[in-house]
Amino acid sequence: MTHTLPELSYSFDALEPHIDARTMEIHLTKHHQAYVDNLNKALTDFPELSEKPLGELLSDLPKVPEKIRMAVRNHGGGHYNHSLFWRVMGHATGGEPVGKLAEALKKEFGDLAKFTEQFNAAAMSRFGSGWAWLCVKAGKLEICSTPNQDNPLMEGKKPLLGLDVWEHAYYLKYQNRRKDYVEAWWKVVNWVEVEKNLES
Ligand code: MN3
Repeated sequence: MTHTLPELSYSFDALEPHIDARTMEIHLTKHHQAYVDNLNKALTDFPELSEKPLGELLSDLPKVPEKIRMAVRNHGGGHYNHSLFWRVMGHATGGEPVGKLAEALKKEFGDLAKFTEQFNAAAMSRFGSGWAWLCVKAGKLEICSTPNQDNPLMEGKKPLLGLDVWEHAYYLKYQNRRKDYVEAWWKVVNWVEVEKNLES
């Protein structure tokens, strides 16, 4: 079994005007594809690891042979993170969290505005390239951020929602304006999928 690029459930232009079609296309077919290719290359000599769910490998990196540990961390992380990223977005979703997720967010952060404010702060203060996350650890929601293609699984947390703040995710439309990208992104968050991540 080798890892493959996931199929989007929407078209490249579905997130316009918040995320432009060209950025989506390059992001998926070039950047994400490169993570998949490099992950498969790293796993070539380790078929038993290719069989395992990627999340399992990332949750226990010390168990991955040292020779390919960094490749699995970077490219496996890249594959996992982007696969989640595509899933938690969608055309004209936006809106507000629903169901148990809405309750949990309210309990932890007070209201949606306070939650997005803290999440945006995590996204803005991530120096260089990385991700902002909503995760759950021991039943409790928290916001965190990771550098490069690291993932909350590596810290024993389960990611529910992730925002890619690498420049390649927004440079074509927003250039250096990460803040505008972060604020626009909320309009395409698919809360139904985020709640599914909480339930699973
Ligand atoms: Mn990316």
